[in-house]
Amino acid sequence: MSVERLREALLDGDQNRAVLEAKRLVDGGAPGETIVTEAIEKVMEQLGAKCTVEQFNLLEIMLVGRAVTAVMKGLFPEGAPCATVKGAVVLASLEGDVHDLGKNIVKTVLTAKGIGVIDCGKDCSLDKLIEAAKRDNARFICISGLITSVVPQVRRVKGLCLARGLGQIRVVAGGAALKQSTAQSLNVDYVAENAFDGARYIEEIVEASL
Ligand code: B12
Repeated sequence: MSVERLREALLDGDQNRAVLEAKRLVDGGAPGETIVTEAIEKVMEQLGAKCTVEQFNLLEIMLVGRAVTAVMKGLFPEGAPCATVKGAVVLASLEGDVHDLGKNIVKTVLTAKGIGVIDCGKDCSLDKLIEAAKRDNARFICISGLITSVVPQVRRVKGLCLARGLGQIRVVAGGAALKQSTAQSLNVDYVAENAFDGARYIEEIVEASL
């Protein structure tokens, strides 16, 4: 089954066509994971070349982003499979990082798997993130990082958690700027290849403790 037509529709920023193509794939038996990793992620990689200082077409990027969001809504209709809450996750893009398409996909995938997500949004300070984790008794902190300048902040999260008596919280990192690094170099518990990989890691830990 080819995802090529979906890729083309996404790249054109054609929301309606993208939703139709995604539906065609789902009806043909394609799993949501394939659609995210083979279409959405690949298209955004291609767009990356256009999101540089020299070449920056904001409208085009926003249209593609809108089409991605619409496809995700179609794949995981709001509230659908979220029957049980398997443990709270606090999720954010850190201060200085305004990218949130990937973060929102992570939120959708985790929610669809019955994992409760507290979304601290984008451009989130470490203080706000850790306060939310404490307040909501989170078991995981999930960080989405798209620009490399957030790496020093990521490295501080575990230490700040420990200092506030939250040493049991697992920190999961993901996103294009973080996934090339090792967990050790980022000082986190796990670096996810994609949203589904991160969800599997969280589910395994939650299920082992039930
Ligand atoms: C879309 C985009 C934008 C949009 C963001 C819209 C939005 N609402 O998110 C806009 C136009 C606003 C933007 C702005 C900028 N951008 Co930009 N942008 C991109 C682009 C093209 C795609 C990013 C994206 O959405 N990917 C798609 C998603 C689905 O992928 P993803 O985030 O990796 O997420 C998947 C997985 O990684 C995973 N995941 C993600 N996070 C997490 C977290 C956890 C816990 C888990 C488990 C999994 C997980 O789940 C997702 C699905 O599997 C990238 C190119 C690229 N190759 O990444 C550049 C890119 C990230 N941008 C870049 C830059 C430089 C900028 C700007 C500074 C440009 C400028 N000249 O002003 C600004 C401002 C950035 C800032 N201060 O934050 C650079 C970053 C370079 C770097 N390494 O630091 C990139 C790489 C482009 C490039 N080739 O240079 N950008």
